[in-house]
Amino acid sequence: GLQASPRDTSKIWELMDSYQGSDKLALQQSIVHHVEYTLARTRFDFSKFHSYQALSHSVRDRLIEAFNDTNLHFHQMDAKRIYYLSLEFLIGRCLQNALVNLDLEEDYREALLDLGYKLEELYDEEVDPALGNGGLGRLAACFLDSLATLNYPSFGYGIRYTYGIFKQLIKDGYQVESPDFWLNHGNPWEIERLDVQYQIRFYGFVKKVWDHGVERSVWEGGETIMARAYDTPIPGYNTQNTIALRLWKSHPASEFDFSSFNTGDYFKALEQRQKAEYITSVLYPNDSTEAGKELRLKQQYLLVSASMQDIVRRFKRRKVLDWNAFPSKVAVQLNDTHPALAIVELLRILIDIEQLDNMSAWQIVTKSFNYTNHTVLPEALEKWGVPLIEKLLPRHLEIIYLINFLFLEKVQQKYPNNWGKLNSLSIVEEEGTKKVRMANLSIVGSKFVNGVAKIHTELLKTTIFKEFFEMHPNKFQNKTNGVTPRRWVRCANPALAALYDRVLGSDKWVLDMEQLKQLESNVSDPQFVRDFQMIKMENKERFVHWIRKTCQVDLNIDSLFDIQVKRIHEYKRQLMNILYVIYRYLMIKESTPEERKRIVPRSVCFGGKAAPGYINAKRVIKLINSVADVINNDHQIGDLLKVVFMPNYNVSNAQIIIPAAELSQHISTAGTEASGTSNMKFIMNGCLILGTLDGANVEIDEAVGRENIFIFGTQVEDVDNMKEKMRNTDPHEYFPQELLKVFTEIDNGRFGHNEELKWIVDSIRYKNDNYLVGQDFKDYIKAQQQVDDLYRQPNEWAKKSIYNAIRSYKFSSDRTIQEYADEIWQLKPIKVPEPAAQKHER
Ligand code: GPU
Repeated sequence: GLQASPRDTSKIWELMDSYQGSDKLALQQSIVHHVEYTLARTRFDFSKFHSYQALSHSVRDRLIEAFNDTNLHFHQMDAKRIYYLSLEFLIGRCLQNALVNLDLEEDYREALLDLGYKLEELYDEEVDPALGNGGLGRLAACFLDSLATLNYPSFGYGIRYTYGIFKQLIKDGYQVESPDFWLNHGNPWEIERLDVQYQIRFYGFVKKVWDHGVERSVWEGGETIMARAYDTPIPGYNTQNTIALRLWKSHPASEFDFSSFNTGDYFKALEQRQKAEYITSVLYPNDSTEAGKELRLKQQYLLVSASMQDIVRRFKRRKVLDWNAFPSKVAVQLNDTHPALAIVELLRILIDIEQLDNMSAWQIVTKSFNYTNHTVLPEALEKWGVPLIEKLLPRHLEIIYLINFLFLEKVQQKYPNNWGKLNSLSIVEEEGTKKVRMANLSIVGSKFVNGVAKIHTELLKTTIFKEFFEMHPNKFQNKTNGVTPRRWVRCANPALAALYDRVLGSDKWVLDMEQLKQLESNVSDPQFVRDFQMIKMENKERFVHWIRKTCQVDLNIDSLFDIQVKRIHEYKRQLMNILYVIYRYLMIKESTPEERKRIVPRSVCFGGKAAPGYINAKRVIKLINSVADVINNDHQIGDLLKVVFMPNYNVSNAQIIIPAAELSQHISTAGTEASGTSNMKFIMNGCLILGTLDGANVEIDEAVGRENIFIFGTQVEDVDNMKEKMRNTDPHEYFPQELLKVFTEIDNGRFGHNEELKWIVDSIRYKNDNYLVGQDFKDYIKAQQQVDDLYRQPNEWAKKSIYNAIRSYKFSSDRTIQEYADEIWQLKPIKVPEPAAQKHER
């Protein structure tokens, strides 16, 4: 009969050896190929969405080539890798980013024009994968782009939620949440890895066994499920390096559990298996607050266990097994405490499965992990009840107690009988129901701990982690956040990118933002300034168009576009912004015809989601919409003032909003916003900031110069005093007249007779103004007047905006990642060879 020849790998390689072509015909053939074979369409008569799909598959093929080359090369080089663990990745749309990074945008544009399609229209067909809440998730995505671009061997590990962050609708002025079933039409950007699955256990018990005179722990029983890998290739810019974002999805265990089937209740047994799918089904929509739900802990453990098993498996594929080499091959970065159980899981694997002794395992772990903190707000610091951990992860609780014991021994050595120290440093909080403090666990288990902006890191060292800092000063570092100029300038603002290309003579600035320094002298060139103004105008037009379509509001293109987009939070003070808008409205209403002529027209645009359970945040959205209703329909006001609430703020509409902004507000109470990252995106796009000295604003102020930013408000050193003063002052004295007047108008129903609007005012009125809206209001008004004064001089405004753009280079995530690699990971870049004639290294 028929017999296969002996396997001939060189023959197979030869067949795989050529790369996909990138000439026009090759691109068109590949698109049409996917129409016919992937989408199974018979004729070239399909919707825009189908052509988006075919196009994506064509781009995916090219991504996969680079991706496979990268994985093979890193393996052959035995590269040290950095693993970025995060419960959230807000990567945004993939198509344009992939084309730009592969340098194929122009080629595909032309190929498609021939077929009768406009590339830009197809971009809009893509769903926005929204597997994150806000800044923390978006930061993880910017970091992956920089890791790939800078040729660092790395992986992102996260969860493939079936439902991302809810879609925000506005009904009757209120936020309404609708589920985001983003996988409805498939996802061409992921590769399902049926061969990469790990078993995950929950509940059960710990059995002690004696093994050659040593006591060992075996975790048994309970329930097991499977985590399956889905890889999204992340291409670097102008490099063959393409890294993986590996997301885990839960599945029922692959073996049948015969004991439950044997009971005869076939359907009940199947139902039990179905439950496994539920674990990764939905992202928790809380930003900087903790829910404390069992399902959330299951999600965290699933991510952590699957990722650590994967990392250990990859490590064990090396030629010789030497556990002491682990930290020289593996660096794990914890994106906040959400994946902190990874520390415990690696210990469990090393001790219980690989049979290392406790101390050796602990050495390895504490050399491999690092932890990034993203907030000092106490309500966001994760704590899990001991009873819950004991039930769900009994062996992990034992290990946590072991770690705590070893650590507190050290504390006792250093500070004998200092109960205060022991109490605040302990991983376990003893008051009330015992709780595990995830931040303490993360610090103790990590080599380095970092904050995300200078002021934030200083606060970590002097407030919430003071005792840790005193004990281990060298553990603490600052890594000021950054954002990727690929997505936030090159993709979002192609006209500005083209201007840079032209004036600088190449696109090198995309990889080296410091090149923008060379443009300092161009600011005195009137033609350059006019070009910049023209670009801002085009971006404003695109935005006006989008606002008309999504909000049914017509904006005056000549008005000042004033934007605040971020999650709705009391500390971010959207309330202060809308209260000022009311004040401004009242001023316009009272103005004489002479005064009216001098008023600068404004369009004040808000965007952002409120956590579904955050009542005060939701009421602020209602207030904004109620105020918008009145102002936008007041004929006396006309074009002088418009207010819009843009629904469903996300990555893809940020790419339209940010380039159009002229003023953006970052006005958190000093000491509350760890960093902020959209502030960086706004300045990169030539926008002025109205802000407080909080988070990264402090460093933006240093970078652009005080003459190019509007700074106001209480500074961090004074916040506690001002809060004290607020609590000790009669509200009628504490709140300035300007604000009391606004309160009165709201009370009187000027923006609708709705109790809820009054309640918002009440939330700050009676000695509860914890975020100092009243204290900062007068200074805010003054800063707003400076904004108006400058806007009356369009050239001055433009020049200052340009200074913001060209002095923003520090805030590229390339700089941030470089610092992590040098100072935390000790990681060297490894560049994958560019495709030559031959694909494979033999
Ligand atoms: N941040 Br904690 C989140 O977006 N979600 C969180 O759960 C926590 C922090 C943000 C910070 O609020 C923001 O200031 C920072 O720029 C961002 O993380 C990235 O570091």
